[in-house]
Amino acid sequence: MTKPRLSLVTALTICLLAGYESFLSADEPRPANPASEKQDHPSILLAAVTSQDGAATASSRRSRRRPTSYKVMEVKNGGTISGVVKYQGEIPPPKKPQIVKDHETCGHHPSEVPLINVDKDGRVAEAVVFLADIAEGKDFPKSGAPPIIDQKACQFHPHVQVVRARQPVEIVNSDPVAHNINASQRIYTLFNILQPQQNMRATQQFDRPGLVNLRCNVHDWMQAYVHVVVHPYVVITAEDGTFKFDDVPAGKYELAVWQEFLDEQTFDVEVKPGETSTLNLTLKPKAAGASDTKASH
Ligand SMILES: [Cu+2]
Repeated sequence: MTKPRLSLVTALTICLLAGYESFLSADEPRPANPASEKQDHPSILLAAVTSQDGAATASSRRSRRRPTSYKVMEVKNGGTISGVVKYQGEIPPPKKPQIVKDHETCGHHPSEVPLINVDKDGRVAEAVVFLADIAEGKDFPKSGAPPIIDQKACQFHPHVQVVRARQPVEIVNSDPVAHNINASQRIYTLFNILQPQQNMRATQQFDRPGLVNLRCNVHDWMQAYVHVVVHPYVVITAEDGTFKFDDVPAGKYELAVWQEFLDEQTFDVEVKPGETSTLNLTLKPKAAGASDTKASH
């Protein structure tokens, strides 16, 4: 009679391991069907890759998972990736938070919060650009002060930031009101900290690479994003939408762009020794992504 019990234990173990392995991956497993993958990103444009043959490369795939490990090595004769992120599509209306409590402090909160920062030329600020599948390359720069998540005027500062996995992160309450920081990654709550008094500080770290959502349980409009990374090839676009990586080992990579409203979109890039690949990345509208190529003739 022990046999069925063993099978049950084995099945449960497999389920638990599967769930854990799935959490290690920062991306959802994708269907194996190439057709459905193709429809996933039908119209992402890689306008120009300046390389030896001058050919442009179209995005055709999406990584099934993000690497959780990374090997630091000396990069000799690497290349540079330089570019700009643009968006051509409908701009969503800004969020207008309803400040329903702690008016004296939270009243300083902006009345409108954009979901996407686009300038008149369509250039996107505060998007996170990263090499999604790089396994080895240069080390992180020597870090100074630890990254900070500050809560000020009932807003998280910064709204989007990148931190290294297992790097200590300071969480500060600069407000004279209580905040409760709730950090989650996919379906998992990472921590939930109450900071009821001004100038309270806490130190936390994020173990797994991927996107972390920050929310405040006291003020439901408070939201921010932390991108946890295991390698240094990640950057937040500047006000003019530009980004740059250097010392990239030569090779072909998947480059991902995450933006709060548009989510993550991917592109192919090839890096050649000693050369600069110049990318003009156009993010597609969210709605168009859902309706696939059939709608676009
Ligand atoms: Cu709060």
